[in-house]
Amino acid sequence: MKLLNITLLIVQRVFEFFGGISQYIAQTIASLRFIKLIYKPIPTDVFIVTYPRSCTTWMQMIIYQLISNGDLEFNHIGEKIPFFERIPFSNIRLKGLPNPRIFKTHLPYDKIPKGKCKYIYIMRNGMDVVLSYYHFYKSYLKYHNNFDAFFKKFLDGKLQSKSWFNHVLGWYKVKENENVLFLHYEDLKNNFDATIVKISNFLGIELNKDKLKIVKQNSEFDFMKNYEEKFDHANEILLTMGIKPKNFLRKGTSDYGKIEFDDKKIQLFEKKMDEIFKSKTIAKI
Ligand code: PPS
Repeated sequence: MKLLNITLLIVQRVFEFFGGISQYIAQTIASLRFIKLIYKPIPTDVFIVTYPRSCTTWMQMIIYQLISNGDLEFNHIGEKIPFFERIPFSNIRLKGLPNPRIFKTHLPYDKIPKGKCKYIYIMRNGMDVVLSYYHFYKSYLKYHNNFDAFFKKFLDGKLQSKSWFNHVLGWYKVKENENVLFLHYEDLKNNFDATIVKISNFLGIELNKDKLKIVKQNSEFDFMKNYEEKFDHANEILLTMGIKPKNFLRKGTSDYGKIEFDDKKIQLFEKKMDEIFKSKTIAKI
């Protein structure tokens, strides 16, 4: 293992040296080294897992509010709950993290490090995800194509995070594992208190009425929107690239996906769900 790690590090440095497109290969190697060789799971670790735009940030805030009893003294939520796969490109060091270590990640089940740690997976209505992701791509990744083209890429699993359908399915299959809590964004929206109780029980965090009130207050959409810079970690970088910030927390609602979809898109979407999920119960929409 040690030899493999050193070899990969050397290869990574060579690619870094050449810059340009090689930089991308160097980053891929750095990621692989981190996920497969450097990170070692411990039982107290917690992963917040989502396909992008499914409520990762909201869950980061909820869990941080739960464990800190309402602390707001942070510049960015990523300082408290770091983005796992980006750790090798950040100034965060595993050794410097407090216990329990809580991470956010978009890794699919087959790629996530396995261990006795806990995984909270959040699924969001796929049609809401595709719209939210489209707006994210346009605002943050300078995507210039129209929604039809983006929608096709989403169905074909050709976006940065690959297939939403496979991502959901992979995690759905293990939802009964005792160290997995599978939740829906829509449950948080419609049944906040009961969902917080479930999360607290799963994580073994003590909850009382006062704490629940603080968590609810501090993780409400409007409250978080007011402090958007604490959540939009790309803010600084994006500003220097001339990309319009303040678009990370957009609407925070459910089901508008269906409203903005025409019948043909709804049919295509449902056909894809039938094809991959092979079950009506997963979709729950
Ligand atoms: S990312 O980029 O993957 O980290 O995005 P992610 O945080 O997973 O998802 C962003 C969407 O979650 C909405 N959001 C919320 N909804 C309700 N309440 C709260 N507090 C909240 N915080 C974030 C956010 O607005 C994005 O959804 P859209 O539909 O784009 O508004």
